[in-house]
Amino acid sequence: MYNRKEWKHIFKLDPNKEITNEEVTKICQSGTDAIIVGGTDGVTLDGVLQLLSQIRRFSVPCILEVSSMDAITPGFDFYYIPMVLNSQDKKWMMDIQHQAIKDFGNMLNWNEIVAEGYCILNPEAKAYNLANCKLPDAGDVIAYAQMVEHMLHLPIFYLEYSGTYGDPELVRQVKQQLNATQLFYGGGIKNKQQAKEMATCADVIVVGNSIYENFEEALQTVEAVKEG
Ligand code: 1GP
Repeated sequence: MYNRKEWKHIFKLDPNKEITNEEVTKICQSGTDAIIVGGTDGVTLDGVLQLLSQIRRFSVPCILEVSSMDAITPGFDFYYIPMVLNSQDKKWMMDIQHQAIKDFGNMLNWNEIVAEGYCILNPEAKAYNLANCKLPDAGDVIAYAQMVEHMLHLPIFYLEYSGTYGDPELVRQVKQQLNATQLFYGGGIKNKQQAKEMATCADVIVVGNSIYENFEEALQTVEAVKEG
């Protein structure tokens, strides 16, 4: 139905943050390729359903990035499952996903389930601390990318700098390792120029926080990516 391989720009909406109906409408009509609903804390079923009902009035693909088993609902096009590669606890890489599949595997439509190999690179990010991550150096990141592409065969490698703008050179180097695996970059993109720069390094850029900080500038990141 959707060709995820062609996507270049995604907005990520946090169910734990305030957004007006009018803003959601503008996001959905912005030309972005998809919308991810996801966050690290305070993700409730009510919050997820509220966003889903607002987004579903439009034809843009809608993804739930699963962070809490209590906030999963049918109705999304895809369910993205983070596996945190640089967590020091196996729980965040494998065990909570395993438990979820044990509980719900027989109800899942596997075509909607997409695993993301997450590498979290901002030590200040909530997710970094929650998942007890270890900061990888450039060599570690490259090796994670190679594992994801050649050993784990995951569809997505997600370089997550959430809250801060990352290192374009490292993103570029990671991209060189990936072919079948799609490279997502997320973190600190606030304006057209940053969107353009990271879009030349990664396959897909994800814009989150700036929606809640400077809405008009965040909207313009779509145009920046589409301009090429
Ligand atoms: C967060 O990667 C996304 O999961 C986007 O990051 O919120 O910093 O834009 P920002």
